[in-house]
Amino acid sequence: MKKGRNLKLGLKACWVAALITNSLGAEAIAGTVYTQSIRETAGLAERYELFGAESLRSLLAEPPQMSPQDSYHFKQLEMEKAWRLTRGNRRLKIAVISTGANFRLPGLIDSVAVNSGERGSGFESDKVDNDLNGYVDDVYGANTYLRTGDPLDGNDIGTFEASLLVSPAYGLAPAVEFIPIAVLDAFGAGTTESVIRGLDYAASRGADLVTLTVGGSSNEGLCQAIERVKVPVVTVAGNDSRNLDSEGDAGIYPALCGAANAIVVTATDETSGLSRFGNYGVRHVHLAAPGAKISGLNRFGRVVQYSGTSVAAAMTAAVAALVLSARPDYSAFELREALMRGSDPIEGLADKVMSGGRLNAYKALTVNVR
Ligand SMILES: [Ca+2]
Ligand SMILES: [Ca+2]
Repeated sequence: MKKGRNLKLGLKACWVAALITNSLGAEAIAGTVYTQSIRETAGLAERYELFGAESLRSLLAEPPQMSPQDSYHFKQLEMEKAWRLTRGNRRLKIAVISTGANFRLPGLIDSVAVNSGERGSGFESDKVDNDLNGYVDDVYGANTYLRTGDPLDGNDIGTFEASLLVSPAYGLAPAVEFIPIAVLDAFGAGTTESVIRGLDYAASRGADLVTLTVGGSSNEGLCQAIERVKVPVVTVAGNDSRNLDSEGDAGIYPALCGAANAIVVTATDETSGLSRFGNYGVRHVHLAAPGAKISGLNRFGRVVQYSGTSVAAAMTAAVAALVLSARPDYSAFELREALMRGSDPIEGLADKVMSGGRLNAYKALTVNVR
């Protein structure tokens, strides 16, 4: 964990430098960029951190120019064949629980789910919680860390995850809708309570599927909140190259909750084996998915490339959304079985993940689990 934390501190330092010019000491800028003062107040509670950005290399260098269809993950997942079966449908809503998302980007605005309880008759901006769900004017999503109805992303990772789900250029399930939920601040830090509130908010919005890309220490309340959501929750193994099976309560939660509806994902890279950062464990990590050097959108709509188990989890959630679009009758257990049995066996994963395999969209859609 120490190694991971150091890495994250490095990232945070970069973000502080980037944000200082915008912050001017105010608590929030335009509802999107949260300053250090808010981050410090979070230090009092138990912390949950993001497992997403492995490096900021892409923000410093030229953005990758490769079309997503040429990327290795597209081929490994057999997306072309999968898309002949389905691209998802509008009835399906995925809650993206992370740092929020800039849903106003051209690639996302058409795919954000609207909360009908806050729409019409001026409800959108009347500063009243019209649907009594605890969030004022949450027309699109919420920030459960700041307890506002504004889910805009001050980090990038949440927007990136949403782009891997639904954006026309980078999304694997472009026909489904998403609910942006910020449970972490701009630095990728939040509290157990903000994460639990995010899960409850996803349930209140009728999410069919949840992606939860956070990790922290053991917490019974968090594990219970995952089970309370009932729908499948795709979550991360984490980025510290650790064996989660050998860590007990000292390991990463919610990956170690063992919730019946959780799908725990680690990351592979272009050469097929476990990525050099992905955590593993045949008892707790269900499968692996491509999660190294993947292109998507940051919160400014720029193309960036990220590595991390959050990236692999977003990819798995997208494929899960395709499967649920085709098989809305699947239980959370059956969906997980489809993803696992429909994975490609990879030698290097045999003693690393429960399925021994890497996500395959076409096989997950066609495998028989009944
Ligand atoms: Ca509301
Ligand atoms: Ca309102």
